[in-house]
Amino acid sequence: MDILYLLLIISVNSVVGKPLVFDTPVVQPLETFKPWGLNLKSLDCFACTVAVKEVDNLIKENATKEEVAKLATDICKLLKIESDRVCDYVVKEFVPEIFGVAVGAVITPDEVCSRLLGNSCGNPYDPGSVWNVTFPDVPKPPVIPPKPPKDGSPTLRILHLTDLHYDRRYKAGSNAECGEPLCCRDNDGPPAEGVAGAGLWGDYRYCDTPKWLIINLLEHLSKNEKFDAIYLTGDLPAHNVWNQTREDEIEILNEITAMLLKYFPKTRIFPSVGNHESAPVNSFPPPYVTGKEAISWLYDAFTKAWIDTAHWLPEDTRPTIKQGGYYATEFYPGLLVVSLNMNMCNTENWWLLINETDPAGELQWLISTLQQAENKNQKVHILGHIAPGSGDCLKWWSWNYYKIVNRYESTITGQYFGHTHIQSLEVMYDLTNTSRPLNVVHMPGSVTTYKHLNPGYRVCLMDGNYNGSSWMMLDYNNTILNLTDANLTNKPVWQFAYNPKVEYGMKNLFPEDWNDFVQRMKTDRPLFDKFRKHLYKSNEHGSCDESCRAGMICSLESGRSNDDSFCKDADVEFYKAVTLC
Ligand SMILES: *[C@@H]1O[C@H](CO)[C@@H](O)[C@H](O)[C@H]1NC(C)=O
Ligand SMILES: *[C@@H]1O[C@H](CO)[C@@H](O)[C@H](O)[C@H]1NC(C)=O
Ligand SMILES: *[C@@H]1O[C@H](CO)[C@@H](O)[C@H](O)[C@H]1NC(C)=O
Ligand SMILES: *[C@@H]1O[C@H](CO)[C@@H](O)[C@H](O)[C@H]1NC(C)=O
Ligand SMILES: *[C@@H]1O[C@H](CO)[C@@H](O)[C@H](O)[C@H]1NC(C)=O
Ligand SMILES: *[C@@H]1O[C@H](CO)[C@@H](O)[C@H](O)[C@H]1NC(C)=O
Ligand SMILES: *[C@@H]1O[C@H](CO)[C@@H](O)[C@H](O)[C@H]1NC(C)=O
Ligand SMILES: *[C@@H]1O[C@H](CO)[C@@H](O)[C@H](O)[C@H]1NC(C)=O
Ligand SMILES: CC(=O)N[C@H]1CO[C@H](CO)[C@@H](O)[C@@H]1O
Ligand SMILES: [Zn+2]
Ligand SMILES: [Zn+2]
Repeated sequence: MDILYLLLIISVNSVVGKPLVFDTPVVQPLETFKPWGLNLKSLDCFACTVAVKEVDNLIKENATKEEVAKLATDICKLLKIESDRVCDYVVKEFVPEIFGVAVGAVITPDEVCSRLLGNSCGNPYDPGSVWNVTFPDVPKPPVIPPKPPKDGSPTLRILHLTDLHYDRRYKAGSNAECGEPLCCRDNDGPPAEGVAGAGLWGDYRYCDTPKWLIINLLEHLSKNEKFDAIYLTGDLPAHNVWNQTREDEIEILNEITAMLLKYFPKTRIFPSVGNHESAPVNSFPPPYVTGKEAISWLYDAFTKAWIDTAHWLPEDTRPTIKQGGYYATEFYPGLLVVSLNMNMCNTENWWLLINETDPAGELQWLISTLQQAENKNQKVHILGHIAPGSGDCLKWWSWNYYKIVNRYESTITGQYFGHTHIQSLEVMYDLTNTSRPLNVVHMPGSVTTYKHLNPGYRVCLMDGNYNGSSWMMLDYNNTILNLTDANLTNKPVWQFAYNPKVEYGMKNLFPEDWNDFVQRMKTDRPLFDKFRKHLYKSNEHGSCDESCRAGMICSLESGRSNDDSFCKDADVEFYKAVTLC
């Protein structure tokens, strides 16, 4: 067993082979994680440690990239991890990154394995990787609970779009069960006899979004709706992660930017960086990686598209985008939009093995940005891709982020994320009184069907823009496309899915209301079932027993990764009655 092999399958598998986050509790994501049927849990720590040492030696002995690549390709084919053609490509795609990391990483094989297999494997994490942000010496202002605005106050409509995963090579009628990470493509051949081919408007199987569906969506939105802004929270490219070049990623960025400009020429769009924006996927070297592997090729493309071409962002966002793919910019005088690059906490961004202390200085920058906003009495919306409480976000980054939200709870009035593709949320609590909710992370569900989902989007109603507006989210509607119906009738209809106040009986959409909703789902199974239906955007999704339900509810209460204390300690009775999977 070889660490390269592990890194490879995990990298490729980053999104594709993983069970949807909500089917398993966030508690121990890696333990339940099955790359194509291989269960990491069955990997012995000892084997892992030996393997990592071997690769380490191989590299110290000056093995060439080609030698390492050959080994990895052979293993990939031998173990039938993927089809032969995907093995050939995937290794080419990932080897430079893994090589670079292996050379630069200072963490020990033990630590690599505990990182891959969880703390139960060998030595817990490198104590050096526990790091703390520092806060300015300014006391936290008193917390004033939010209240609804006066009737008739002005409101804003904001479209939240995420995870488009546009596949330029989607082909209707092609093989949708190709056994590779992405199917329904023009080189997948015809479907097997008796098996339905890829649907015209998309497909529930391992397939991404055809161009004509994106155009249909943008036409529908621009004709029927008016928005004050669009929050676009990442993952534009498709899941063909074994065969993507830097040029491919830049072309997708530019093509989608052009489509958005065509349909929304006057609308302000605030983008953030997903884990799929780079090639290879998840590879976001921090500024300490220089030379050929540096990420400037991508960050330059962002500034070109977002600042120079589309004028969505002003010139002064350029330095931080170039530094780390993040920025802050004023939307209205009272509202700042902060867009984070969550790849700085992405567990599958292997570059962070070299040094995961506040990569690109992002969190320390966030603190100073929030402090300045607090001083000016501005409010802040935070946008990002991977939610901070997700098992995909590194523990100490996530824990530091949670502290930041605690300190600046009155300044941060909304958090908008993506990545899960399902619709979900994370309630964040007061660290000194863990039963007091103080903020919420919202994930509206993806545009892509990948996988077993209907396409969808969310329109949020916000308090603003007027003097003294809270900038809180007051309401939202979710819309879906019934894909079965679209394919049957050959006519896509974007249909109203639900409104949370009506569907979940919520009075407001403040943190306290979301916490109340989560608590009610513990005793109200029909309410939970409604939530779960919308989570999958109304597509069928099998059954969910009591421990599945507990796991899902636990993840709603866990806004901090690798930590189930907010659910378990807060409600011993409920979680005692069921086993968390
Ligand atoms: C590897 O290369 C370095 C620098 O070129 C050299 O000093 C070292 O002796 C080489 N090691 C082996 C095992 O060949
Ligand atoms: C890789 O991408 C190139 C360019 O799009 C294409 O010609 C080739 O068929 C792809 N190969 C595989 C194995 O997907
Ligand atoms: C970080 O903070 C925690 C608690 O405040 C403390 O126990 C720990 O020693 C700190 N770690 C570092 C590396 O400063
Ligand atoms: C890791 O990065 C941090 C922040 O940039 C820096 O202070 C620290 O010295 C680095 N650690 C190592 C081992 O290079
Ligand atoms: C903790 O928060 C809850 C919910 O807001 C509140 O009812 C309770 O009084 C708080 N406890 C303390 C000790 O402040
Ligand atoms: C906003 O309201 C504050 C006090 O409520 C007042 O001091 C300020 O002048 C107002 N600003 C504007 C632009 O109306
Ligand atoms: C949600 O839909 C209802 C019914 O069509 C409409 O009245 C309401 O304005 C919509 N709300 C938002 C935030 O779009
Ligand atoms: C989607 O459309 C199909 C076919 O028209 C229908 O059977 C199904 O009930 C619809 N699902 C939803 C959630 O509307
Ligand atoms: C995902 C999906 O619903 N695919 C269907 C789309 O419609 C065509 C034609 O009716 C079917 O063959 C697909 O199975
Ligand atoms: Zn995605
Ligand atoms: Zn993602």
